[in-house]
Amino acid sequence: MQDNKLNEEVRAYLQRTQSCYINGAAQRGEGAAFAVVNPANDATLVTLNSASVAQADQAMLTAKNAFNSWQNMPTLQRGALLLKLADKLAEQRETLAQLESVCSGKTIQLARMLEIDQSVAFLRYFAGWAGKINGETLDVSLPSFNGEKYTAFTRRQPLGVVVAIIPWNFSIMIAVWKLAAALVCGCTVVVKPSEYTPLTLLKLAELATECGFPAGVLNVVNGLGAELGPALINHPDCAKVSFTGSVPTGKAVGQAASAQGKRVTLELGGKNAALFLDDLSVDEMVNGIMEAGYLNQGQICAAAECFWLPESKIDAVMSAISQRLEAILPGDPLDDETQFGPLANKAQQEKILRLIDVARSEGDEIVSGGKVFDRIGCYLQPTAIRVASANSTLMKEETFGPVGSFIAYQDAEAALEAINSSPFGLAASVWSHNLSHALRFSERLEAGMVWVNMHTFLDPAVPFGGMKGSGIGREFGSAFIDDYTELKSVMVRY
Ligand code: TXE
Repeated sequence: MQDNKLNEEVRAYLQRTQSCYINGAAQRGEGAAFAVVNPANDATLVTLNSASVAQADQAMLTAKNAFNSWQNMPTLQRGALLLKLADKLAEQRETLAQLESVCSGKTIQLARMLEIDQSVAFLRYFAGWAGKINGETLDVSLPSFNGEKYTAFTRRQPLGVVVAIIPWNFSIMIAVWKLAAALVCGCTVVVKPSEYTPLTLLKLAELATECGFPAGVLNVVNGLGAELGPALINHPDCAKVSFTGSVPTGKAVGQAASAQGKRVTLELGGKNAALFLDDLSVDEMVNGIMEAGYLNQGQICAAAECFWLPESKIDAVMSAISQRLEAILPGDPLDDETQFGPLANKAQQEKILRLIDVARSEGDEIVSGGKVFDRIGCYLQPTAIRVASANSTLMKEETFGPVGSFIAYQDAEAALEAINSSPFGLAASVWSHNLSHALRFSERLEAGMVWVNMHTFLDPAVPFGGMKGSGIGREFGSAFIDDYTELKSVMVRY
């Protein structure tokens, strides 16, 4: 029934049999079959074949072959191609957003605004770095015995072939973060999207060819991560791995890459906290919690899952948040007015339900939600849980869903210490009208990204990445230059 809401191009795209894009052409996978399921109605959208290991090798070889001419292309020309791709994505906004929405359950509004519009913004931002990735001239102090002089300079050279491994929660946007940065530096790319959301990246690669990207510069292989991931990472031509996803998979990826001396960036999850100082009103706290925890059904790696509230206000906040959550109605993600869609897949739904059961068994109070919605698809009620203590599992384990854990504090300093005792540190926020207080807390919160009076917003100019167990490296801003280039020093006697 959803078919009527899809445009013709998307319907045609769902008839496809190719799952890979290698050397400028779509290919059928030669590995095992896998189904792409619409989480809004459990219907199979398309069955594809995974890329075989031989196809993964072919993609790597192709990227390697394309590297030389791509790195030698005048830099501004590379930037111009990224700008063209940005325009193309903007032109194809509706098609890409629909395709993403049916695969991931993301509401069409979010798919348009975050997946596509943000991808366009990131592409334009990185295109703007073309011609600005510089080295330095250095002052050399070597002694001169016969009048000889010395100078030295550094240059930034692209690493080579980058393997980008992408999760299902923002399959276009996260891929664009990585590929735009890598491409502008002169690297070529092999992208491995999540098996849950394989289609939009294929479409993007096709659009890149239409824009004039040379064959082999951007390749996509789809299929099961456990097989394709190691094949790509262990490939001798893989110079760097950029991974976003879960902590256990990220650890395995990090170990495999480092064991071979390959560069690796890991953007993993964690258990992000939001700390509300007691000068805020109940309404302000509730608005902040809704922004921080429930967008995209909570499936955002930077979203907050632990909410620290002053003891004097927690009862009122819990009662108001319950009302807000209970008023949320689930809907078909393709409908413009839908604010709350399904979770992205069955495994995700089962995992969160299991964690909610754990919360019940540990004596946490399910204040709101906690069950599936009575409708077909991977829907789950937005949930608020008042935990029994900071030791509850729900204060430690990422649900990656619309499940907030709420806890009262008496002393904000003690709350800060408890937040910092987490082994993770991707993101955190502190909320207060007293900027002096809030900024002091921001200095001490152990997270790679700290927001003050906001949460979840990302900007291409602001580096993003985790501390502690939440990852290695930073994306965005100028930080990406370290990610995708080698710093070479050249020393000269004259
Ligand atoms: O993630 P994985 P999954 C969390 C979330 C979710 C759980 C599992 O809690 O419930 O992870 O999701 C590829 N070598 N997050 O299974 O396994 C895989 O094919 C190399 C949080 O989707 O991390 C996919 O392309 N790659 C998170 C990518 O890794 C491998 C976002 C991510 O998959 C591989 C997503 C291997 N051995 C899920 N195995 C966040 N915080 O951003 C799998 N992959």
